[in-house]
Amino acid sequence: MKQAMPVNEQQLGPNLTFYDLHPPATDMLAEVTQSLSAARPHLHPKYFYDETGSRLFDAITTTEEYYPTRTEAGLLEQYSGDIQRQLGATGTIAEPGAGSCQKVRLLLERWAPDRYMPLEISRDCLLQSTRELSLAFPDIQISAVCADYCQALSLPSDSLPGGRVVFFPGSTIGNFDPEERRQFLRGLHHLAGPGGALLIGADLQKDSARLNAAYNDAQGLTAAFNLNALHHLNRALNCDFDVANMRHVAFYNPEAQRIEMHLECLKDQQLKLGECQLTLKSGTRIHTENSYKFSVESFTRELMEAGFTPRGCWTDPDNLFSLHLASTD
Ligand code: AVJ
Repeated sequence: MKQAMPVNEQQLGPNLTFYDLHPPATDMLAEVTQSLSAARPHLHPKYFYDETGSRLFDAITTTEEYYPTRTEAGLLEQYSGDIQRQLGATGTIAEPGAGSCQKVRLLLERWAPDRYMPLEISRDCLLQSTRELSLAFPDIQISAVCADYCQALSLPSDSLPGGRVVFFPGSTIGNFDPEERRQFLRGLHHLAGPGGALLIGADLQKDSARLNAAYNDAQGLTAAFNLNALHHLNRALNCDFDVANMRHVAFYNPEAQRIEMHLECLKDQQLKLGECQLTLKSGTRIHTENSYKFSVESFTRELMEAGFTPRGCWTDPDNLFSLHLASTD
Protein backbone atom coordinates (compact mmCIF):
# COMPACT_ATOMS: atom_id res chain seq x y z
CA MET A 1 0.00 0.00 0.00
CA LYS A 2 1.14 3.53 -0.76
CA GLN A 3 1.33 5.51 2.42
CA ALA A 4 -0.67 8.72 2.38
CA MET A 5 -1.01 8.93 6.17
CA PRO A 6 1.50 8.53 8.95
CA VAL A 7 1.37 4.74 8.98
CA ASN A 8 3.57 2.36 10.82
CA GLU A 9 3.99 -0.63 8.51
CA GLN A 10 5.33 -3.91 9.80
CA GLN A 11 5.92 -7.18 8.01
CA LEU A 12 4.81 -9.81 10.52
CA GLY A 13 5.02 -12.85 8.29
CA PRO A 14 5.48 -13.87 4.66
CA ASN A 15 1.80 -13.05 3.94
CA LEU A 16 0.96 -10.71 6.83
CA THR A 17 1.51 -6.95 6.83
CA PHE A 18 0.31 -4.78 9.69
CA TYR A 19 -0.57 -1.13 9.02
CA ASP A 20 -1.04 0.91 12.15
CA LEU A 21 -3.00 4.13 11.61
CA HIS A 22 -2.81 4.83 15.35
CA PRO A 23 -6.52 5.31 15.99
CA PRO A 24 -6.93 8.25 18.37
CA ALA A 25 -7.61 7.11 21.93
CA THR A 26 -11.10 8.10 23.04
CA ASP A 27 -11.59 9.80 26.36
CA MET A 28 -13.92 7.18 27.77
CA LEU A 29 -14.59 9.02 31.03
CA ALA A 30 -15.60 12.24 29.24
CA GLU A 31 -17.70 10.41 26.68
CA VAL A 32 -19.56 8.30 29.26
CA THR A 33 -20.08 11.23 31.64
CA GLN A 34 -21.60 13.25 28.84
CA SER A 35 -23.89 10.51 27.53
CA LEU A 36 -25.12 9.52 31.00
CA SER A 37 -25.90 13.07 32.03
CA ALA A 38 -27.85 13.84 28.85
CA ALA A 39 -31.61 14.52 29.04
CA ARG A 40 -32.07 10.97 27.71
CA PRO A 41 -29.22 9.01 29.29
CA HIS A 42 -27.54 6.65 26.83
CA LEU A 43 -24.40 4.62 26.31
CA HIS A 44 -22.72 3.76 23.01
CA PRO A 45 -23.10 0.03 22.13
CA LYS A 46 -19.32 -0.27 21.75
CA TYR A 47 -19.19 -0.44 25.57
CA PHE A 48 -20.73 -3.92 25.44
CA TYR A 49 -17.58 -5.36 24.00
CA ASP A 50 -14.91 -5.88 26.60
CA GLU A 51 -13.59 -9.43 26.88
CA THR A 52 -16.58 -10.67 28.88
CA GLY A 53 -18.99 -8.87 26.57
CA SER A 54 -17.49 -10.41 23.45
CA ARG A 55 -17.79 -13.85 25.04
CA LEU A 56 -21.40 -13.15 26.01
CA PHE A 57 -22.20 -12.01 22.48
CA ASP A 58 -20.75 -15.24 21.07
CA ALA A 59 -22.93 -17.16 23.52
CA ILE A 60 -26.03 -15.20 22.44
CA THR A 61 -25.44 -16.23 18.84
CA THR A 62 -25.81 -19.91 19.82
CA THR A 63 -29.18 -19.50 21.55
CA GLU A 64 -32.37 -20.86 20.01
CA GLU A 65 -33.95 -17.38 20.02
CA TYR A 66 -31.14 -15.41 18.36
CA TYR A 67 -31.57 -16.39 14.70
CA PRO A 68 -29.49 -13.73 12.83
CA THR A 69 -26.01 -15.22 13.08
CA ARG A 70 -26.87 -18.76 12.06
CA THR A 71 -29.30 -17.59 9.37
CA GLU A 72 -26.69 -15.35 7.79
CA ALA A 73 -24.06 -18.09 8.02
CA GLY A 74 -26.50 -20.44 6.25
CA LEU A 75 -27.03 -17.89 3.48
CA LEU A 76 -23.28 -17.43 3.00
CA GLU A 77 -22.79 -21.18 2.99
CA GLN A 78 -25.55 -21.76 0.47
CA TYR A 79 -25.00 -18.80 -1.85
CA SER A 80 -21.27 -18.00 -1.79
CA GLY A 81 -20.98 -19.56 -5.26
CA ASP A 82 -23.84 -17.49 -6.71
CA ILE A 83 -22.43 -14.35 -5.12
CA GLN A 84 -18.99 -15.04 -6.54
CA ARG A 85 -20.44 -15.52 -10.03
CA GLN A 86 -22.14 -12.12 -9.74
CA LEU A 87 -18.88 -10.55 -8.61
CA GLY A 88 -16.47 -12.02 -11.10
CA ALA A 89 -12.85 -11.95 -9.90
CA THR A 90 -12.35 -10.96 -6.28
CA GLY A 91 -9.02 -9.24 -5.78
CA THR A 92 -9.41 -7.98 -2.23
CA ILE A 93 -11.96 -8.56 0.49
CA ALA A 94 -12.00 -5.60 2.92
CA GLU A 95 -13.85 -5.91 6.22
CA PRO A 96 -14.41 -2.91 8.52
CA GLY A 97 -14.72 -3.88 12.19
CA ALA A 98 -13.49 -7.39 11.40
CA GLY A 99 -12.99 -8.37 15.06
CA SER A 100 -12.07 -12.03 15.28
CA CYS A 101 -12.25 -12.46 11.46
CA GLN A 102 -14.35 -15.63 11.78
CA LYS A 103 -17.20 -15.04 9.34
CA VAL A 104 -14.90 -14.19 6.47
CA ARG A 105 -13.19 -17.59 6.63
CA LEU A 106 -15.89 -19.20 4.52
CA LEU A 107 -15.37 -16.58 1.80
CA LEU A 108 -11.59 -16.92 1.96
CA GLU A 109 -11.92 -20.69 1.54
CA ARG A 110 -14.42 -20.54 -1.29
CA TRP A 111 -13.28 -17.45 -3.17
CA ALA A 112 -9.53 -17.59 -2.60
CA PRO A 113 -9.05 -13.82 -3.08
CA ASP A 114 -5.53 -12.39 -3.53
CA ARG A 115 -5.84 -10.30 -0.42
CA TYR A 116 -7.84 -9.87 2.76
CA MET A 117 -7.86 -6.46 4.43
CA PRO A 118 -9.49 -6.40 7.88
CA LEU A 119 -9.88 -2.98 9.48
CA GLU A 120 -10.19 -3.06 13.24
CA ILE A 121 -9.72 -0.56 16.06
CA SER A 122 -8.57 -3.09 18.66
CA ARG A 123 -4.88 -3.69 17.96
CA ASP A 124 -4.62 -6.81 20.14
CA CYS A 125 -7.69 -8.40 18.63
CA LEU A 126 -6.49 -7.63 15.10
CA LEU A 127 -2.98 -8.95 15.72
CA GLN A 128 -4.20 -12.17 17.21
CA SER A 129 -6.84 -12.95 14.62
CA THR A 130 -4.68 -12.08 11.61
CA ARG A 131 -1.73 -14.12 12.90
CA GLU A 132 -3.98 -17.17 13.01
CA LEU A 133 -5.54 -16.33 9.65
CA SER A 134 -2.21 -15.86 7.90
CA LEU A 135 -1.16 -19.36 8.93
CA ALA A 136 -4.49 -20.91 7.90
CA PHE A 137 -4.43 -19.13 4.51
CA PRO A 138 -0.78 -19.00 3.38
CA ASP A 139 -1.75 -18.08 -0.21
CA ILE A 140 -3.76 -15.00 0.75
CA GLN A 141 -2.01 -11.70 1.47
CA ILE A 142 -3.34 -10.33 4.74
CA SER A 143 -3.15 -6.54 5.07
CA ALA A 144 -4.26 -5.80 8.61
CA VAL A 145 -5.24 -2.17 9.18
CA CYS A 146 -5.52 -0.89 12.74
CA ALA A 147 -7.85 2.12 12.46
CA ASP A 148 -11.17 3.45 13.69
CA TYR A 149 -14.24 3.50 11.44
CA CYS A 150 -13.76 7.11 10.40
CA GLN A 151 -10.11 6.70 9.47
CA ALA A 152 -10.85 3.42 7.74
CA LEU A 153 -13.63 4.84 5.61
CA SER A 154 -11.65 7.87 4.54
CA LEU A 155 -8.45 6.07 3.56
CA PRO A 156 -7.27 7.61 0.29
CA SER A 157 -8.58 5.33 -2.48
CA ASP A 158 -5.31 5.34 -4.38
CA SER A 159 -3.50 3.98 -1.33
CA LEU A 160 -5.66 0.84 -1.39
CA PRO A 161 -5.38 -2.34 -3.43
CA GLY A 162 -7.88 -2.42 -6.35
CA GLY A 163 -10.92 -4.65 -6.98
CA ARG A 164 -12.30 -4.43 -3.49
CA VAL A 165 -15.30 -6.25 -2.11
CA VAL A 166 -16.32 -4.76 1.20
CA PHE A 167 -17.80 -7.34 3.55
CA PHE A 168 -20.03 -6.03 6.35
CA PRO A 169 -21.94 -8.95 7.88
CA GLY A 170 -24.03 -9.47 11.00
CA SER A 171 -26.56 -6.65 10.46
CA THR A 172 -24.14 -4.43 12.36
CA ILE A 173 -25.51 -1.73 10.04
CA GLY A 174 -28.65 -1.93 12.20
CA ASN A 175 -26.80 -0.26 15.07
CA PHE A 176 -26.67 3.04 13.16
CA ASP A 177 -29.49 5.60 13.15
CA PRO A 178 -30.87 6.50 9.70
CA GLU A 179 -28.68 9.56 9.24
CA GLU A 180 -25.53 7.81 10.50
CA ARG A 181 -26.39 4.93 8.19
CA ARG A 182 -26.51 7.22 5.16
CA GLN A 183 -23.05 8.54 5.96
CA PHE A 184 -21.65 5.15 6.85
CA LEU A 185 -22.91 3.53 3.64
CA ARG A 186 -21.32 6.37 1.69
CA GLY A 187 -18.10 5.61 3.55
CA LEU A 188 -18.37 1.95 2.54
CA HIS A 189 -18.92 3.08 -1.06
CA HIS A 190 -15.68 5.04 -0.86
CA LEU A 191 -13.87 2.09 0.73
CA ALA A 192 -15.05 -0.27 -2.03
CA GLY A 193 -13.86 2.22 -4.66
CA PRO A 194 -14.34 2.21 -8.44
CA GLY A 195 -15.15 -1.26 -9.71
CA GLY A 196 -15.75 -2.42 -6.15
CA ALA A 197 -18.72 -3.98 -4.41
CA LEU A 198 -20.40 -4.37 -1.05
CA LEU A 199 -21.69 -7.60 0.51
CA ILE A 200 -23.76 -6.69 3.55
CA GLY A 201 -26.16 -8.46 5.91
CA ALA A 202 -29.45 -6.91 7.08
CA ASP A 203 -31.87 -8.28 9.65
CA LEU A 204 -35.47 -8.17 8.41
CA GLN A 205 -38.69 -6.91 9.96
CA LYS A 206 -40.86 -9.72 11.23
CA ASP A 207 -43.40 -10.69 13.81
CA SER A 208 -42.53 -8.66 16.93
CA ALA A 209 -42.85 -11.72 19.21
CA ARG A 210 -39.97 -13.31 17.31
CA LEU A 211 -37.91 -10.12 17.56
CA ASN A 212 -38.66 -9.62 21.24
CA ALA A 213 -37.64 -13.21 21.99
CA ALA A 214 -34.32 -12.79 20.17
CA TYR A 215 -33.39 -9.96 22.56
CA ASN A 216 -34.85 -11.57 25.68
CA ASP A 217 -33.48 -15.11 25.50
CA ALA A 218 -34.63 -17.54 28.18
CA GLN A 219 -31.08 -18.19 29.43
CA GLY A 220 -30.68 -14.49 30.20
CA LEU A 221 -27.56 -14.12 28.09
CA THR A 222 -28.77 -10.93 26.40
CA ALA A 223 -29.63 -9.49 29.81
CA ALA A 224 -26.14 -10.36 31.04
CA PHE A 225 -24.65 -8.84 27.87
CA ASN A 226 -26.58 -5.59 28.35
CA LEU A 227 -25.74 -5.37 32.08
CA ASN A 228 -22.10 -6.16 31.37
CA ALA A 229 -21.74 -2.70 29.81
CA LEU A 230 -22.01 -1.37 33.38
CA HIS A 231 -19.55 -3.93 34.79
CA HIS A 232 -17.23 -2.85 31.98
CA LEU A 233 -17.54 0.82 33.04
CA ASN A 234 -17.05 -0.11 36.69
CA ARG A 235 -13.82 -1.90 35.81
CA ALA A 236 -12.47 0.57 33.28
CA LEU A 237 -13.44 3.83 34.97
CA ASN A 238 -13.34 2.58 38.52
CA CYS A 239 -16.91 3.74 39.08
CA ASP A 240 -19.62 2.13 41.17
CA PHE A 241 -22.76 1.24 39.26
CA ASP A 242 -25.05 -0.81 41.44
CA VAL A 243 -25.56 -3.37 38.69
CA ALA A 244 -27.68 -5.63 40.91
CA ASN A 245 -30.28 -2.87 40.96
CA MET A 246 -30.45 -2.40 37.21
CA ARG A 247 -32.74 -4.33 34.92
CA HIS A 248 -32.38 -5.38 31.26
CA VAL A 249 -35.19 -4.05 29.05
CA ALA A 250 -35.49 -4.88 25.33
CA PHE A 251 -38.48 -4.42 23.04
CA TYR A 252 -39.40 -3.87 19.42
CA ASN A 253 -40.44 -0.31 18.66
CA PRO A 254 -42.59 -0.68 15.52
CA GLU A 255 -42.77 3.06 14.72
CA ALA A 256 -38.99 3.35 14.61
CA GLN A 257 -38.60 -0.21 13.22
CA ARG A 258 -35.96 -1.11 15.73
CA ILE A 259 -35.24 -3.18 18.78
CA GLU A 260 -34.30 -0.91 21.66
CA MET A 261 -32.22 -2.06 24.59
CA HIS A 262 -32.19 -0.13 27.84
CA LEU A 263 -30.96 -0.55 31.40
CA GLU A 264 -33.52 0.51 33.95
CA CYS A 265 -32.67 1.67 37.48
CA LEU A 266 -34.69 -0.17 40.11
CA LYS A 267 -33.56 2.18 42.91
CA ASP A 268 -32.22 5.74 43.10
CA GLN A 269 -28.48 5.63 42.85
CA GLN A 270 -25.58 8.05 43.19
CA LEU A 271 -22.74 7.51 40.82
CA LYS A 272 -19.22 8.87 40.95
CA LEU A 273 -17.72 9.36 37.50
CA GLY A 274 -14.29 10.93 37.86
CA GLU A 275 -14.97 14.34 39.39
CA CYS A 276 -18.70 14.15 38.60
CA GLN A 277 -21.52 13.06 40.87
CA LEU A 278 -24.51 11.73 38.96
CA THR A 279 -27.94 10.84 40.29
CA LEU A 280 -29.91 8.15 38.52
CA LYS A 281 -33.51 8.09 39.74
CA SER A 282 -35.44 4.88 40.13
CA GLY A 283 -37.21 4.24 36.82
CA THR A 284 -34.55 6.02 34.74
CA ARG A 285 -33.64 4.12 31.60
CA ILE A 286 -30.21 4.22 30.02
CA HIS A 287 -30.60 3.56 26.28
CA THR A 288 -27.80 1.17 25.31
CA GLU A 289 -28.59 -0.01 21.78
CA ASN A 290 -30.79 0.29 18.72
CA SER A 291 -30.96 -2.59 16.32
CA TYR A 292 -32.87 -1.49 13.22
CA LYS A 293 -34.81 -4.00 11.19
CA PHE A 294 -35.23 -3.59 7.43
CA SER A 295 -37.30 -4.75 4.53
CA VAL A 296 -35.52 -5.92 1.40
CA GLU A 297 -37.03 -2.91 -0.39
CA SER A 298 -36.11 -0.32 2.27
CA PHE A 299 -32.55 -1.59 2.53
CA THR A 300 -32.11 -1.75 -1.24
CA ARG A 301 -33.28 1.86 -1.40
CA GLU A 302 -30.73 2.92 1.21
CA LEU A 303 -27.97 1.21 -0.78
CA MET A 304 -29.04 3.09 -3.91
CA GLU A 305 -29.17 6.39 -2.04
CA ALA A 306 -25.56 5.80 -1.03
CA GLY A 307 -24.59 5.44 -4.69
CA PHE A 308 -24.62 1.64 -5.03
CA THR A 309 -26.22 -0.44 -7.78
CA PRO A 310 -28.02 -3.49 -6.35
CA ARG A 311 -26.69 -6.73 -7.90
CA GLY A 312 -28.40 -9.39 -5.84
CA CYS A 313 -30.25 -10.21 -2.66
CA TRP A 314 -30.52 -13.56 -0.92
CA THR A 315 -32.93 -14.43 1.89
CA ASP A 316 -33.80 -17.58 3.84
CA PRO A 317 -37.17 -19.33 3.34
CA ASP A 318 -38.61 -17.72 6.51
CA ASN A 319 -37.48 -14.23 5.43
CA LEU A 320 -35.59 -13.66 8.63
CA PHE A 321 -32.42 -12.16 7.20
CA SER A 322 -31.10 -10.79 3.92
CA LEU A 323 -27.70 -10.64 2.25
CA HIS A 324 -27.27 -7.83 -0.28
CA LEU A 325 -24.71 -7.49 -3.01
CA ALA A 326 -24.25 -4.09 -4.63
CA SER A 327 -21.60 -2.60 -6.87
CA THR A 328 -20.19 0.90 -6.66
CA ASP A 329 -20.93 1.57 -10.34
C1 AVJ B 1 -24.05 -7.20 16.71
C2 AVJ B 1 -25.36 -5.25 16.51
C3 AVJ B 1 -25.83 -7.13 15.12
O1 AVJ B 1 -28.16 -5.87 17.00
O2 AVJ B 1 -28.58 -7.99 17.02
C4 AVJ B 1 -27.37 -8.89 20.02
C5 AVJ B 1 -26.04 -6.96 18.91
N1 AVJ B 1 -27.54 -6.94 20.89
N2 AVJ B 1 -28.19 -8.97 21.07
C6 AVJ B 1 -27.81 -7.04 17.16
C7 AVJ B 1 -26.97 -7.59 19.91
C8 AVJ B 1 -28.28 -7.81 21.61
C9 AVJ B 1 -26.34 -7.32 17.49
N3 AVJ B 1 -25.40 -6.71 16.49
